[in-house]
Amino acid sequence: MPVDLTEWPSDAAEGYRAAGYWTGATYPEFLAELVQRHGERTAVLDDRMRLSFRELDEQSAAVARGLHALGIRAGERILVQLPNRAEFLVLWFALVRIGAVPVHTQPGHRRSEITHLAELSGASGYVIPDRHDRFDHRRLAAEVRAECPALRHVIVLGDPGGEPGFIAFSELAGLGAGTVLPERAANAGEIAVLLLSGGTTGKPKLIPRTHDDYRYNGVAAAAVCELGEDSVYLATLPISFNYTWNCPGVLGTLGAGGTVVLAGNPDPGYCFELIERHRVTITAINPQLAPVWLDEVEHTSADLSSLRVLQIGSARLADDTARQVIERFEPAVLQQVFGMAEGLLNLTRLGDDRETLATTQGKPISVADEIRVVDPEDNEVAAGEPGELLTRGPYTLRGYYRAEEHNAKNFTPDGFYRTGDLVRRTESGHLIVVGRVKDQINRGGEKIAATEVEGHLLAHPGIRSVALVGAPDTDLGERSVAFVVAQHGDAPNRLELTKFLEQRGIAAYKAPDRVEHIETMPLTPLGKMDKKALAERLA
Ligand code: J2J
Repeated sequence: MPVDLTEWPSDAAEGYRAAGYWTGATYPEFLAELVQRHGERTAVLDDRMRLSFRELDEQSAAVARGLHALGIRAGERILVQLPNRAEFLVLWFALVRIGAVPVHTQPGHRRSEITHLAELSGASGYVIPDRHDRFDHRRLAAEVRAECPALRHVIVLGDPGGEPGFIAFSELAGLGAGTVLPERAANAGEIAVLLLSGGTTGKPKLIPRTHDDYRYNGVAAAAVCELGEDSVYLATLPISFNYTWNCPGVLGTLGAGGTVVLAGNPDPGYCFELIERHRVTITAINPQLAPVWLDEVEHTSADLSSLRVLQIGSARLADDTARQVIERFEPAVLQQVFGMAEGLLNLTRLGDDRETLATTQGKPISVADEIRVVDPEDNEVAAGEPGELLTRGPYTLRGYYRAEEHNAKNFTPDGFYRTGDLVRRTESGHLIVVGRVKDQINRGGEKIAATEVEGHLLAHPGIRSVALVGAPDTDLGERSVAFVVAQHGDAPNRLELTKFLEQRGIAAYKAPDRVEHIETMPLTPLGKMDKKALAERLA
């Protein structure tokens, strides 16, 4: 039997409980407590609606009864691919209320990724918008359902269209009238949510996060950001990301009794208007957006005086850009964010000096986060020297979902997660990200597992051998370059390969930005593709 959740050893778990990190409360209990404390205050608003904590709780209870009436039970996994809409929160709390597990997918995922995630998780349902970003998700869902018979339910936010069996999200509350839900559907030590890993090998992996560990993640992040009832968080990036959802993001803000404002897109003109209108106090972007936000802040007439914290993370922020952000967004404070869906979250502190804010990617949010910086033999490097970051702690996974083989490589015998990130640790305990040892490309915050894309490209009849490598790029930080050895004659060009990948149902951001033809693939002495040599050609 594949292992769903690799538990923390009992002594570590007891320690986390004794210290109060793990409280034993589940997410439905968490929401009930928030209603007690903040009932009529606004929990969330988007372009179309506003929900108080009480309304969020009531609507999610009604949707939970509808999901139960459909036959969805505790432990079942449900793929969620919704945009930044208040219904995302209603659905999420409805799922956890019945003990079902939301699987967070990305807005750009297509047939290949969704089918894989459906199969890996054994999902029984898939929740989609009717259309989003000029894409019809109902067609995608119909294709996925045809391939995955276990996927019994497709729930559509908006118009379900003509597909037989697709249910409108708006119908769920009515379906459940008269249904009585079980009292407590999950325990705090069980999986609350499955997050997506950036991935380094073959297919994407899923990260199990328990109620206990994930709640602590959000609460600890909110504490570092000094959130309270007067906090207003603007969700600029997609809320399915761990960063936007819980670092502190949506859940961390709700936990502090604050308000979440959902932005439909990260355009600075529109977001600045939202900041002014809703007196936003904190928001989060990635380094790719930093230049456009910097540009807009010079010209905007919007009043940004409510903004106290501007988080930037998910890829390396250049020190120079950081300095400009610090200057131009004043009095808002820059907060660098170095996080991972696997757990460990590093944040610069609001009171850090300018140099620390500009040049480091923060330090762990919990004193219980254990950090090791090691050489290739797993020996700790000297203070301040670069090495691979290993970590374990109260909210960092001990194993991926149903991935024993992968787990054996990605964790040390004593349970440290190998992040694949190269860091240096300063005397103050702040981390500086200096590189990466994992076979992944970070394209402006979007992670690309090189081997996944290579696997697809190799299926092209014109390709004998291919290596995907990151090239430095001023806008995105990195762009992907495919080095291609042709099967015979002319190798396919970028346009052909982009179309080929689209036909295979791959998310668009994974298509190579550039294709380079080479005669032979450089190899290491061990006969592996020499990606270092290829990267040097791009430097
Ligand atoms: C360099 N690399 C970074 C940074 C992440 C908060 C913020 C981001 C994520 C995220 C997240 C980086 N500088 N500031 O989950 O809660 C790279 C590292 C890391 C990987 C994780 C959160 N911030 N990275 O980006 O799971 O390589 O999470 O291991 O998508 O992003 O990617 P992901």
